[in-house]
Amino acid sequence: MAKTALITGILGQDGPYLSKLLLAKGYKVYGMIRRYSNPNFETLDYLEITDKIEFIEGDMGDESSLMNVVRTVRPDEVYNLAAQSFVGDSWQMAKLTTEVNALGVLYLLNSLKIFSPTTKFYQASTSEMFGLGNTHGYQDEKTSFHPRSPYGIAKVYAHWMTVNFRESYGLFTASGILFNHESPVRGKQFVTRKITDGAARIKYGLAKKINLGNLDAKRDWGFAGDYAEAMYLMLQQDKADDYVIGTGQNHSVKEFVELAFKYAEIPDWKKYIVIDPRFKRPAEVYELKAKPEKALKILGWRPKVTFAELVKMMVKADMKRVKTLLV
Ligand code: NAP
Ligand code: G4F
Repeated sequence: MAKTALITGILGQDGPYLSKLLLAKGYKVYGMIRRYSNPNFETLDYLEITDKIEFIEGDMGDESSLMNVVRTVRPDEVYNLAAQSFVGDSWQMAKLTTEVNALGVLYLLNSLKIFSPTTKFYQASTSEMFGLGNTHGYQDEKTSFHPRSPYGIAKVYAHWMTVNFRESYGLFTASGILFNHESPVRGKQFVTRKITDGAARIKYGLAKKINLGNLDAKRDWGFAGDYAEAMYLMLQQDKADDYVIGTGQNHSVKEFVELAFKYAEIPDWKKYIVIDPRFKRPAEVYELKAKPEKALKILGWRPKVTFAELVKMMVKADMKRVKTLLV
């Protein structure tokens, strides 16, 4: 019989890539969405899989809705990708971010414990949990957490709750500590897509500049499609565990801008970038760089898309999309 997977946050960036992978492996995929009355299928449509998903309504802020979803589906695997995932908003929306990203995970774990204790659970943890924490300039599973945003703090709670349900009740709960991963369906509030969309608009005369914050911040950027594979692999192990997933290399926001403008064939990128204090954060995470040795060794996972290929892929997709707006 086909395996079943429930994905929360299926309408975001990662949900579609993970769904595509699971569908190709023969899974039946259930996608939890907040409002069936007005869903935005743009990211699933981009990967041409919308009609292959069975949707079910639920909200991470509402425990009874999660109980209902779990009791109805009783999937083999749950991938919890739902979150208020934009770090920049999390200071203004600290309570909502905590309710969804921290308490929501507790509700979901409780629902599994009561209605489907043999389900394997994946929690979308993040390198933001490390914040200022590092081990000789990189982060791995042993690095201490020093989160710098309400988002990071809520994710630390969810991470430890995931570990605790494993240790307390023997549930199969894995926490994937993923570094930044991007794609052509990345939300436009995140810096990479803001840059590639902005560069494409400048190229076709639809915009004159891009307002950005801290150009010196460094991130370990990979491709979302590669990271979906790591999520899947974590739930195929005999034993639940936690894994750092990243490329092991980092680049600054400035480097991303330079490369994006190069691929968009716009000379002199400096003419188009405005430093805008509104996009600087009250507390910045200056530098993240993964050491994903454990994942490489135990999961056999490898990132396939390089930084340059990622920037090129995103610029190309945005150029194609923006061009259609001209007619
Ligand atoms: P995303 O594009 O922001 O998608 C998040 C999804 O969560 C959205 O579809 C959103 O639904 C849903 N959601 C938000 N609040 C909800 C609620 N109260 N109830 C149910 N669903 C809710 O995020 P992503 O980039 O795909 O990332 C997936 C997960 O990985 C997130 O948990 C994120 O924090 C984590 N993560 C991401 C990265 C990265 O670099 N992308 C790195 C590490 C960890 P709507 O469509 O209805 O708004
Ligand atoms: O693209 P960002 O908003 O991503 P951030 O904050 O690193 O968070 C993303 O990755 C996390 C994993 O590490 C995820 F957990 C999280 O859900 C999300 O997917 O910002 C990246 C960097 C920051 O240092 C920010 O200060 O870019 C800097 N930046 C500079 N100018 C900007 C801007 N970020 C945004 N969003 N917009 C700007 O104009």
